[in-house]
Amino acid sequence: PGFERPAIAGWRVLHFPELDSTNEEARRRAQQGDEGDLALYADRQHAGRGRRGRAWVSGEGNLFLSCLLRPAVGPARAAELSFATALAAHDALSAATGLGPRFQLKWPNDLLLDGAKVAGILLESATGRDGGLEFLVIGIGVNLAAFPAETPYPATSVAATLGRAVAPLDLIAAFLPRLSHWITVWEREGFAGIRDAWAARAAGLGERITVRLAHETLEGVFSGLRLDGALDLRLDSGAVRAVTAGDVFLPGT
Ligand code: BT5
Repeated sequence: PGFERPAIAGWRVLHFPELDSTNEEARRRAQQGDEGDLALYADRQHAGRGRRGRAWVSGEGNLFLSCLLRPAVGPARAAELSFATALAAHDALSAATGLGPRFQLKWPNDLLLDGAKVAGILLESATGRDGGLEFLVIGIGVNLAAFPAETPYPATSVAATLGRAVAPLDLIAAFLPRLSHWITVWEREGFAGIRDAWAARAAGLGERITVRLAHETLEGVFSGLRLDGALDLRLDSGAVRAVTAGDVFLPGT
């Protein structure tokens, strides 16, 4: 059932000892009619997921958090909120660890610590019959204590870098007010209001990167971020390609 905790920055907070996936639980709550502004987290997660059916390795002591929202926007704009989420996570991790500039954002949805993946964000949504957004689930996993040994790019944890673990609830308390803040900026100013802040914390901007898409791999310079969140890749031919979904490999990884 989950245990109710004191609300944080207007978010109702639910705690679970164990779940399959916090994103899945948030989806169940949405389907049961929960009105949103709900944040739920679990101590253990045994079926954590990443993008495109990939698994999220959910080590003991890490953060598994999902937020259920019912934003009044179309589905096309929901993805912009993954950038607001990444900004909030970056600010919260900086505040909770004092390691500010060593955290970077990796397009579209990763957080890096000293260049290694320390957190991932997964947005899932459902569209109503009218084509509008019925609900949005923002999931975030942070390697506070443990990280997997085998990943396609380097991974790390906060504990491995800081020498001590941060408690999940402390990070949640730092994160939720910042998430509310960046969502408010986004509601007021649109993606333009968060793009520069995202770019200022970005890894690989202006550098040569490799982008793996479903059916091809591209190389070029990460030249900017479009107003819909797409990554601009300047190819060697001089043409600029807008990438809306893919995996980025930075130099040296
Ligand atoms: C992500 O996917 O990075 C989004 C991960 C979101 C996880 C949270 S936890 C709370 C909530 N509930 C859920 O069920 N999910 C969310 P993606 O970009 O597809 O990255 C997944 C890939 O990263 C995997 O295929 C692995 O290669 C690698 N990976 C898996 N676990 C990892 C970990 N703990 N740390 C670093 N890399 C990992």
